Amino acid sequence: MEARPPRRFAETERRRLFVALELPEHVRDSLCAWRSEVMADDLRPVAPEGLHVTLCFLGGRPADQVPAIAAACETALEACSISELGLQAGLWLPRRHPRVLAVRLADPSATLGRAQGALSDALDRGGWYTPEKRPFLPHVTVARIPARARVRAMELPELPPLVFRAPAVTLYRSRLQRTGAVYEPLASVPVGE
Ligand code: 2AM
Repeated sequence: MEARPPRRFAETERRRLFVALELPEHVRDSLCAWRSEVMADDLRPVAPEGLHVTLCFLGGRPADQVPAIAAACETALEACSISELGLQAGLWLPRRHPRVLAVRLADPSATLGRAQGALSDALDRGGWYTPEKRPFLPHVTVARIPARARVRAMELPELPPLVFRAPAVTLYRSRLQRTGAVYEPLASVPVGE
């Protein structure tokens, strides 16, 4: 019998990528304090350093595309400064059978929405991203609900009236581990000036 040739891996390695707005530490602290007031079993809190606003989720991309994606993010955000943001309201997503507990951000100047639109267009033009059909909902996921658990969408406490500037938009690699996802920053663009 002939020996089989060694198996070749035709595809290059892939990276699970997303672009997100970073939050100042005091805002992350406030979100954690608010979350601890929500009395629901089965909530899996997101680690404080993992709290962010997802702008574009690219999913698995070949690793060799990372430099071009980072450069496209920088170019898209060159003319974007993101003004003051606020914490608007807590929300269960989706509302009927929630999978996450999130906090919606207020974007009174619409500068966050414009930055997300510019990024989405640039990443779509590069062929790395398919824009979402639904409108952008700026939110921070603060806790997740495990697949088999059911959580009642109880009324949520008020949020503190925080107004803040976000420092940067970052391209992250997400590594899925048994203990939860770990987010590794790959490249950042300042947007707070
Ligand atoms: P969200 O929880 O803020 O809605 C890293 O996994 C980030 O990418 C998460 O914070 C999540 O956003 C977003 N994300 C993960 N999987 C996604 C998917 N299939 N579609 C869109 N966004 C996703």
